Amino acid sequence: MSVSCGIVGLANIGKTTLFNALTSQAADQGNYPFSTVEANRAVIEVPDGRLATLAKLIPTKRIMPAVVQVLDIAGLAAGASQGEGMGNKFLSSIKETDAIMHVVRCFESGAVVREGDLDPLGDIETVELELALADLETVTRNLERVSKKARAGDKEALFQQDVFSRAKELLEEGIQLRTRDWKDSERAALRPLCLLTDKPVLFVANVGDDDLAGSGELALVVERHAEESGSRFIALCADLECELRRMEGDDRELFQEELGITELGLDRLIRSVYTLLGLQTFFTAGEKEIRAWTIRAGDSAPVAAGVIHTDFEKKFIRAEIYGVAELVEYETETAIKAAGRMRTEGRAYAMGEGDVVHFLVSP
Ligand SMILES: Nc1nc2c(ncn2[C@@H]2O[C@H](COP(=O)(O)OP(=O)(O)OP(=O)(O)O)[C@@H](O)[C@H]2O)c(=O)[nH]1
Ligand SMILES: [Mg+2]
Repeated sequence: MSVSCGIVGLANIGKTTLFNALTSQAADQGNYPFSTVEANRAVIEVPDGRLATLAKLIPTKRIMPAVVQVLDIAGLAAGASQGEGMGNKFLSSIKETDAIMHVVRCFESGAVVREGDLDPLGDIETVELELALADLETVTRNLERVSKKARAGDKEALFQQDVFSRAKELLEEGIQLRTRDWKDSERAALRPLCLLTDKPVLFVANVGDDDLAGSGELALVVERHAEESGSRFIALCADLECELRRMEGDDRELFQEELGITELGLDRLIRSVYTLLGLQTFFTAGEKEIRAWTIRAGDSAPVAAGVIHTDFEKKFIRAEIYGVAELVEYETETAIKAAGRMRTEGRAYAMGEGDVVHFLVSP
């Protein structure tokens, strides 16, 4: 399955810097607001040390990590829905994404333009209000559409009308729809509208290099807000991450050591996105390729097979499964089998994190 994330935030707070750090691209960053006009898109490889471990023991032609698509768009401004700054039309380019990374400025810098003092919570509220207003336009338009049918007595339209009206009332107050409990049927009615405030959010506090641990007061404000709204949180210094990404292996390690950074922010960030979306990984490993695949946590073996090839879900017979640790212990698949550690699983099997799988399918 493909996974995508849109980056949102006010103008000039480090969104493109983060995008560049994630993708090792060189999209234009500027120390002035609204330097991004056209959206930047990139497919990033999900870092996973287990791939290299597998490749050490199973000779293969290529290694294929799982990927996540990332979209970096223009910055929002207070009043964007009324046309302030770049307006809000560009938000439509992230309607189809699975999750939102909401970047919040927590770094001091005289060189980077900003009106007024740093105010993470105020900034978050401004962005969330603009997202709600963008959704309000969508919901209002759709409410008009279903109301005609509802008047004619169409049952489905009546239900949609009820759900959309309630969503509209919440959005008018700037409430993020994801923070409300919706029944499954209501969620299903809202889903085709691709509402921004209904998507899971990862808050990214872009901290200064004086608070790399993200334990300063500014980052804590963001963390608290994330907790209160049932979202996830991560702190990183986008500027520094960008620099680190551009360094060669050895230099990078030295620099990281000096700074006391044990793991790149990118790795932590991607892991947070997986947790946020309830995703997990399984591997296929053979002489042609070793590959990481993404599925939802709890997916059954046939569903996982269907990610490789749609037909495989129906044609699934059984799966032969072992873990990376077992390969490390026994060194070959033949030895794993000989030790009786290769498991055979049927249609009902719920995939485990990090399973290495051979699917047997009917021709
Ligand atoms: N000191 C410091 N500066 C940063 C950091 N992250 C970004 N910047 C600087 O902030 C400025 C704006 O960064 P961008 O990444 O272009 O910001 P943006 O949010 O994409 O801005 P728009 O596209 O204009 O909305 C640049 O000069 C960056 O170098 C950081 O962590 N620390
Ligand atoms: Mg930008």
